Amino acid sequence: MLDPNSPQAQSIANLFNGSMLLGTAIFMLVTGLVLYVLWRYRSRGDTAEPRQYPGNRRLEIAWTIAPALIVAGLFGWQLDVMRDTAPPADRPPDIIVTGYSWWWRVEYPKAGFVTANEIHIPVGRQVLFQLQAADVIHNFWVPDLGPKRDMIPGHPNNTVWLAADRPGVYLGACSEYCGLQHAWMRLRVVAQPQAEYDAWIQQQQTAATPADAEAARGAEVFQNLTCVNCHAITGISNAQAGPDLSHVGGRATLGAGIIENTPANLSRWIANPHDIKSGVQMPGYQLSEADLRALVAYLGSLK
Ligand code: HEC
Ligand SMILES: [Cu+2]
Repeated sequence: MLDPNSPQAQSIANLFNGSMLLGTAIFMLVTGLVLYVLWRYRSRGDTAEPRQYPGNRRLEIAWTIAPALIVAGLFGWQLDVMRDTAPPADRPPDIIVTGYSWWWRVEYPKAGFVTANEIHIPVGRQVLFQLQAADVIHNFWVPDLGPKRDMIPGHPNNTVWLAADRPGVYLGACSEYCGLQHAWMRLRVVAQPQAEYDAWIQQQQTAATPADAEAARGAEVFQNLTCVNCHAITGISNAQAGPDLSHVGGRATLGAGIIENTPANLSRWIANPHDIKSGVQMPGYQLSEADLRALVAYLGSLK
């Protein structure tokens, strides 16, 4: 069920599996004893009251101490796991993630850029995240890589670290109910070998430019519409109410994981995002076919 891919995820999985096994063993023992007693002392047709046992001090002491020892053991184990997963306190964060309804703002403070919904990390390194929320409580969870942590408005100091032992794409999700589209507040963590990761960082730091004439016209369409009131694109606008689109063409999905990032889906999204993600905090746009095509070409070219 769990597929841990970092030392701390492994530590959490061990605790989970261990307590599960222990719980199952105790359940079987108790159920087995109940069934045995039912059978052993079943009525044999005589109506006389069975013999009554008023108490047994030795048994009672045993079944008080045994569970206390088990609970104390689990407590110690839990403390160990908490130590394994504790974030380093003396380090500035590598990545700041802010939960919005219903998407993730992702900032790389050292490299100096912002992206959304897709986080890249280098393989085998402990990456420190600072977690916060813009509107309501969200919860950041990438099960294969680390523990879950609340993102609380007004408390920008929650931290967590993730690490991935192997390259790959790890899925995460908001794990604190936050409204209508909570289930579609997904997150992708792309773990890459260092060289690939460095290339990605460099790409994000460089402003993407329209690929051709059609895309260049799309940039004008974008600037003339209200998109610029909500979306940032390096060199064009700075708004923060929606996901940063500076490199949206390089992301795998749109709408925090709800659809694949293809030109057809991008057109559908701009025309009527509510059709795809009901209640989403972006209006639909009735554009001419030519304008829509240019806009989609532009956004798609922002790699
Ligand atoms: C009122 C603010 C607002 C306006 C105006 C707006 N958007 Fe959005 N947009 C959002 C929000 C919020 C989201 C995130 C929705 C979600 O995933 O829940 C979004 C998501 C998107 C996405 C998906 C990004 C991703 O990485 O998932 C694209 C593309 C997009 N908008 C393009 C546009 C374009 C093009 C325009 C103008 C024609 C526009 N938006 C106008 C708020 C806005
Ligand atoms: Cu949420």
